[in-house]
Amino acid sequence: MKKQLYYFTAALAIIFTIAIFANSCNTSRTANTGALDNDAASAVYVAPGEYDEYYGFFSGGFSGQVSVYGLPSGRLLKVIPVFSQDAEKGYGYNEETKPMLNTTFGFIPWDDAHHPELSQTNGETDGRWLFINGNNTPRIARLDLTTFETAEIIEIPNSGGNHSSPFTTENTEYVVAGTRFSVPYPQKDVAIDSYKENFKGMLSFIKVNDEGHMEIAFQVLLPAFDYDLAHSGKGKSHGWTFFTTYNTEEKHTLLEVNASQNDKDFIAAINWKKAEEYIAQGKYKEIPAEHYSNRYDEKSHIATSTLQKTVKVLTPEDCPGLVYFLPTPKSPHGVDVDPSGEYIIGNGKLSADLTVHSFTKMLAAIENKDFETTIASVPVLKYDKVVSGVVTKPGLGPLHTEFDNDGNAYTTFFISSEIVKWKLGTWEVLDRIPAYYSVGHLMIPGGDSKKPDGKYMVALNKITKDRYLPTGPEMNHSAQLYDISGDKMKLLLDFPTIGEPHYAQGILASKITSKSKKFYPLEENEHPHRALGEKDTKVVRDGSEVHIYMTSIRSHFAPDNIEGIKVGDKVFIHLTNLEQDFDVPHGFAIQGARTAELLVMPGQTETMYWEPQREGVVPFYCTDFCSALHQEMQGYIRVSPAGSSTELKWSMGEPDEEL
Ligand code: K7E
Ligand code: CUA
Repeated sequence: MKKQLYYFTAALAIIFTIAIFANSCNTSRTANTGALDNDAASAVYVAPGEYDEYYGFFSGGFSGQVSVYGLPSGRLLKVIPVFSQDAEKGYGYNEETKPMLNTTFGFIPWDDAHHPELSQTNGETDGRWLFINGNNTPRIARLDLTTFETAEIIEIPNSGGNHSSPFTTENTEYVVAGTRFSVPYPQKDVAIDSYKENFKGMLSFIKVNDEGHMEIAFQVLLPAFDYDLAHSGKGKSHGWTFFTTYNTEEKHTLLEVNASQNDKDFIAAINWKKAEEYIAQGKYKEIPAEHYSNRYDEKSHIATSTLQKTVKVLTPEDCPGLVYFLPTPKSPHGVDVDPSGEYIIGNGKLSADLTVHSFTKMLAAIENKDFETTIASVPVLKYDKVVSGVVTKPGLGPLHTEFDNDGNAYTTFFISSEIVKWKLGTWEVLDRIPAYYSVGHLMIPGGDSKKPDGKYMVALNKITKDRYLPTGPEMNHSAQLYDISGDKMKLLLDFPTIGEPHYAQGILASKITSKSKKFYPLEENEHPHRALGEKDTKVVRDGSEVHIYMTSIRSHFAPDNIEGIKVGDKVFIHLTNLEQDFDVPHGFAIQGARTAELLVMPGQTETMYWEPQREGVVPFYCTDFCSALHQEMQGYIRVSPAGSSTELKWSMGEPDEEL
């Protein structure tokens, strides 16, 4: 039996390789364009000075960032640093944002970000926030869509690989987080082969309040499966969240074979409204689980890091009716809920068919106790009693499904490298189109909400190969834009992406643009080291610690001559950008500082830390070409030997008399 499974997996690997090979060996450049016709160019053309209709937020995968594209043009609008330090913006380098990357493991300047998720109200994207998971050191970030900056990051304890995250509920009551890797619970030094007795899988529900602040409301302790992806119910299924599992075999080695044995794994259905009742009744255990919550304050321009000490854990044993398992073939990856909330699609990676469960049938099966068995106090519902339909042999290696507003579903097939359109309810395949190459997620704006916009679809591809000019051994990943407004899907555009764009979210630009911040009002600046005008600038020494209160405005710094700094001093340069105008940042860099530049937005204060190492006079300058006299935007700091008596003084000179 084991051997057979090995061959099955090996055969899949071979099919996969052949698919890639076949796809990428076309020598004719026209062969790969799909159904491109002349309209494609005009369909994606956004004339100079015109705006795109949609924002697309793409995860950066192993870049740890989010990139923002305009759609349909595919133009890159911005890269937003989230989990990774970004020298371009000084994020994670300046003193204000370093606390954002604080964890119980210390400062972690990187993560693997997979799933951007827009906040929702009544099941529709509302343009307030974007959430994204950090997979490696479990975290969830919230980005503020008025500033397009990372506003908050919360660490998720009792978790290993925060993959099934951060999918939102209908009104952003919660974002969820499920552990991909089960880990010892509580975390401890145990033999790996004690997996079955010591390891557990944890699902977390993170409460989001009206200001967007996140707090872990509760965690649900489950068997040591791998919890891969999630989506929350909507409409009739509002109040439930569904998580896919694989490795229900509970193996800890050679998973490619060992975790592919069971004919069916599960979708775990969590009744979070029930969980709220159990929490209110005190049916939880409050356990020690240190985790950091890091928030950026828009007024002080400073992030603070707060250690949270405990979490509330619910168990199926103490909380009947909280969790049910829906058998689903075979190592399902994505789980997607259609706009009505009735259909729950399990994308079984190794299954020949696509399984669709019915929420109505699930409730009836629970009511009638149609249980096949019980695992760790979790009832396993009978497959026949919950399955609604099956899309037969749609393709190879289904991963993810999204929806349009006409009752159609679109599923990606990694191995056969295509997207298949099929009908909800009749399960018939309507159309298929190749993706170049090996598509992972797909994205339709609003495609996982109650109100999809059935106009465009984006494929997020894993392999690029010959799609662009070669750039050495590595090619950027690739996205493809399709028109889905007609019966047949039409390829419109290819564009490269940053990092690995696992998933993306799209939203009508008009839901965001009117709220977009133009600058930070100076009168609201509460930074303790701000200088709200040039008269407030100064240099203050306290032992070997020196604080420089500096301002910038086109086209000078104040002060721009500083003396009395000594080798070995700990110098904090607090730069306030006095501009009160849209899109006029000033930069700041100083020779020999072991950090990145500052890039200070209008009205903001940011701080660079610098330890001068050598005596001399070092120049500093503005790094962002801000005006015709940007090159004149410079200054000097005199560095004297340690222990010297050079007097501390600072100035910004008067214009020369002859002028
Ligand atoms: Cu399918 Cu991390 Cu959502 Cu990538 S995951 S594809
Ligand atoms: Cu300020 Cu260049």
